[in-house]
Formats: sequence, structure tokens, C-alpha cells
Amino acid sequence: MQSRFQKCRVLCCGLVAAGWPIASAQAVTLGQIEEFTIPGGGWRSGASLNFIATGGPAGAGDGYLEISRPDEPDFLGVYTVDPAWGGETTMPSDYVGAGVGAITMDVVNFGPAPVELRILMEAFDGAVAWSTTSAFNVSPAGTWRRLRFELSEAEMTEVRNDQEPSLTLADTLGAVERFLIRHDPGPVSSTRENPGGAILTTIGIDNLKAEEIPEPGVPFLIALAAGLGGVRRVRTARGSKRGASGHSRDPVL
Ligand SMILES: [Ca+2]
Repeated sequence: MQSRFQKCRVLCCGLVAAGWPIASAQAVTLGQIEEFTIPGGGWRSGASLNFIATGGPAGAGDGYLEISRPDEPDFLGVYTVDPAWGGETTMPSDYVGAGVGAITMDVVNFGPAPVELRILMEAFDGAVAWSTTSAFNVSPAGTWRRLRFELSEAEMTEVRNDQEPSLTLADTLGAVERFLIRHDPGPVSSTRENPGGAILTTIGIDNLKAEEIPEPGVPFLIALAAGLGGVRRVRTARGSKRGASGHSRDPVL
């Protein structure tokens, strides 16, 4: 029987062979940045996904990731298969232990339609999911702007928990297996597969950074750390329930 590490190695090797290199094979670390300096990096989407070698926030020679629905309106978003961002079921990423309390990123919308961006974090085979509650409205101005998504109870909403009612945001952020950035218009969506907003537009993202929890959030970090004691217990208790959620591992975005 393959160990979880062996399974991850097989998966990573397969993705590299497919021409989509994984930027790293380690858990999230405070201050890590995805600058899209090379194609790939372990990002996936049901939309058109392209590495653009120039025109990022720093201008000429600054690569970025383009996510586009150029022909027909459909769901727009991107998720990662890089364990460093929490994109691998067999290697959950511990945002709490790393002290990461926010995700910042540069975003541009080339239009023609405005987008409403949220991020979604999933754990426990997709059984539990939290989304940022409020969306950032990014107009099709074609200019880069920096967004900051706070990973806190105050800024996030539990949109799915169909396995363990006792699981908390701390449990989820302590074992992230899926990290999505998506157009989710209107009230926060409760589903992964249908965020509720088909759109025709083209956006770019760059300089994703795992930021520390701001000073006022220190008590929150302590609270999260205290909550970690339940993570292993819950994951162990969930062992027989894994795979029973019925959620696809290939989100439609
Ligand atoms: Ca860049």
C-alpha cells in the first residue's frame, strides 16, 4: 500500500510530466509569494488559463496568470494543486501553524464585465468549506490593484459543513486541501460547483502572498492555535467518513 507521501510523489511527477510544474512540495509558509515568473506553478481552472510573460504590476517582463472566459459566459476562477497553497488532499497545508492570517494579491480585470472575487478554503475531502464573506468588486478598468483577503471569523463564512458540525474555521485553515479564487457574485455562494455567476471577461492575478495576522488579530491567532488541539482528533474520527462526502475533486470554475 502506498503511503500518503508516496501518493503525493506520484501525483506531483504526473503533473510535472504534463508540463505544469509544481512550484514547491511543502506546506504553506509565512511570507511565501507566487510571482508567476515561469509558466505553470500548479494552478488549474475550467476557464482558459494562460501564463502571460509581460504586463504584470511591475510592467514589462513581469509575468502573471491570466484567467479568461473569452467566448462564452461561464464560471470564472482558479484553484491550486500546489501543496504550498493547500492544493493537495494527501498533504493538507496548515495556515494556522504557519501564522498566515491573510492572502494578498494583485488583480486586474481587462473586461468587458466587472467581477466579484472571493476566496474559498476547503478541508476534509471538501466536506467543509469557508469563503470570504464579502466580495471585492473589480471593475474592467485594466489597471492592477492589490486585494487583501482576511482569513478570520469576522471576514469568512462557513458555506459547507456536511460531515462534522463541530469543525471550526481553525480546523479548516489548519488542514487546507483546496484553495480557490473565484468570481462569486451577489451573496456568498454555498456550493463549489456552481458559484452562481457565469461571466465573459478576462482577469489577471499576480504576487499572491501569505501574510501574517495583523496586530489586532493576535488574540484570534491564539484562539486558532488553541483550536488546533481538535484537528487531529477530528481528522482521526473522520477516517471512516473520508470519501463519503460525494464532492468532486475537480471543481468547475
Ligand atoms: Ca509576476
